[in-house]
Amino acid sequence: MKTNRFVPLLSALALFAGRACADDAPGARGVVNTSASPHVKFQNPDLSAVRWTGGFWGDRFEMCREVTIPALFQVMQDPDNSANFQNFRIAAGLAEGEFSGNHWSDGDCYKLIEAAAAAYCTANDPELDRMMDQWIAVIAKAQDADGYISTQIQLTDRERWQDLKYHELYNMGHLLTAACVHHRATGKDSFLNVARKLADYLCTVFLPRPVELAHFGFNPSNIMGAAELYRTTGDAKYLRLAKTFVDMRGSAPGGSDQNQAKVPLRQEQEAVGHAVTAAYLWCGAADVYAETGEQALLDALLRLWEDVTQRKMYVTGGTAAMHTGEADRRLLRRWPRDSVHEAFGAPYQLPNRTAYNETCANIANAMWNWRMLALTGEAKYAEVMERVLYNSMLSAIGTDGRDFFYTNPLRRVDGQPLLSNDSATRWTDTTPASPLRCFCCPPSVARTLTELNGWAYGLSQDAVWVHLYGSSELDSRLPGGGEVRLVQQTRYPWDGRVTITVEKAPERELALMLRIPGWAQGATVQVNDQAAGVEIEPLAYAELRRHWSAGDTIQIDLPMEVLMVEAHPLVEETRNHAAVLRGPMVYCLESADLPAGVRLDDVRLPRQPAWQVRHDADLLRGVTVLQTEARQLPPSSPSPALYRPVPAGATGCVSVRLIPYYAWANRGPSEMTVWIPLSDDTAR
Ligand code: FUB
Ligand code: ZN
Repeated sequence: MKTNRFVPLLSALALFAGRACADDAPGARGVVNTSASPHVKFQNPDLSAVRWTGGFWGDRFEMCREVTIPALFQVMQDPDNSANFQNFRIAAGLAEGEFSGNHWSDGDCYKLIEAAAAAYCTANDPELDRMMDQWIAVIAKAQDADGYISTQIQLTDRERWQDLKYHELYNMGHLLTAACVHHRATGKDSFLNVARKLADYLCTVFLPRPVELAHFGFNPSNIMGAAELYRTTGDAKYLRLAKTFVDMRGSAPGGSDQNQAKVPLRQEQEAVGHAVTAAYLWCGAADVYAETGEQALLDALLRLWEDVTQRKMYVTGGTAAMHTGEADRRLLRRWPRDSVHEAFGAPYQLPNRTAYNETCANIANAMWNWRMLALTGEAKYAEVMERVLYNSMLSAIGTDGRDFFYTNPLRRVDGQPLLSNDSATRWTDTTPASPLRCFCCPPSVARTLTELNGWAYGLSQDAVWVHLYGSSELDSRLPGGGEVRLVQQTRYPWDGRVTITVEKAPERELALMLRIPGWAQGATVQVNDQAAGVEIEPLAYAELRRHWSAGDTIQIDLPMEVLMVEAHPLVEETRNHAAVLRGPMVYCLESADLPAGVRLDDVRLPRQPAWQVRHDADLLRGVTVLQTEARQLPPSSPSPALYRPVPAGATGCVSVRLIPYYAWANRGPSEMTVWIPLSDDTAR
């Protein structure tokens, strides 16, 4: 990207002058409001401007609205749940009791309100509005007179800002974001007033940059929250607050790699530490860049993206190889090593059974890539975002919408518990003794499912970008005037044909920017049954620029071949294994799909199997499955020996059926693997 000599001036203007804030500008009610951000390639549409009309994401949106959100509101009333609303009632003086739950309980409650607000945008469900009003009133009452709010501090004998592990800024950041989304969804100021009071207080504490608070806080949702409040209110001090949070991190000795506080972001070369805190920091920095255009921030993000996607990300888009311990950092340059948890490993350290891949980390990876897409307009970011959404985000929620995974490993072997947060079964409000005492992931999934319509398109003066395919309607004003209405119909992600009908378009020339995924070799685009005559390259946007009329149709055909991939040879766990992909989906082999008596480890995949692709509407909420004949090793009796003779080669054949990875663990306890050994030994 070219350096603009006016950028320092623009940055200074944004940081000190604020910006005019029109609530009714197109995109001002987007899930992230970039309607006046100078350094983005497109804006996000208003949440209410995009509606799923059935299809894959429409089904999940409805499931989330009808099942997941009410179930979460229910379970989060319970003081025994590790995230619960009861703490606010106590802090507000409306109930007796003590604080219960983990330090980030408040933040998880705010995330659920955010999910409800986003659902309300298109569903207008009065019950959602009522629930939000009810809890916002309690939260407002729980807020201290000076704006501070953190029930894990207010209800205990802890002092403010003593220890970053208490998650004050994490919780507050989620409050700021949720309040902005609530304001955009309902037009009400009730939550926004709480947010402003809180952020004004944070400005008094953090804008002077007290050195003793250099490493606050642990998990920096506060950067995104402050940037979003700036976008909602136009008040420049909130942007300064967001930038200050970025600047302070790592600015004094004593910070740890665990939360990216050892090295300032602008100098960072490697993705290290907790994978949620990392991606939240990068999301926040991307938001700051979108307003200021500071090149050093973008350069750091580009460097870190290369490190993550080329060396530290799973094929499912999951991030965080490690549960706990000290990263094997022999390949890294820094010393001493910090102890880390829920963290990136060393380059190519990507174990499958013990993969951590926390749901929140995977989602944060998608959020970051969505932001990088807006900053650059480059399809490679949408590709990663989509990979996460269909795989390591969606694996976290059961097909019933009520059960969740915290970690998202790529392999499950029966009787082999993980280090912590055992992934044998999904856990749920109906699982009485869940080993899991952390509730951050369920509301993260809920808000993603209800906000995803806001990620699907982008708008600029002369273009409409289509990032995510799914049956939907876009009905929006355009920046610079004019209106556009598009109707998208498709069976994506099961089928690569997408039809878009133009129902309304501005009189001026407009480009439709259609994302061609990297896997879609040989994609074609037709306009009104004629070849579009534009360049169509995988992993790029095809640009159809013309005057559009109501009734014009665009047909996109994205060939969905079954694709077998191998990993870089330095990923030791997957040597001579293949993962099977089709379209945006990563597939897996689950024991429920093997004939009786055949073990997962006995299956060997030929290098060029003949795949049968079949849609089964009755299986797992409707999935396309991949079937083939694989090779089978002779049955072996399980041996406790660590080392044993090599078995005879595969002699038999076995029919196997692969299902999308996201759908595993919905049929009772099972074994599962994404990576499947190949039947011969010609791997490099
Ligand atoms: O930091 C808050 C939440 O707790 C994170 O999302 C999880 O990783 C857990 O550390
Ligand atoms: Zn989580």
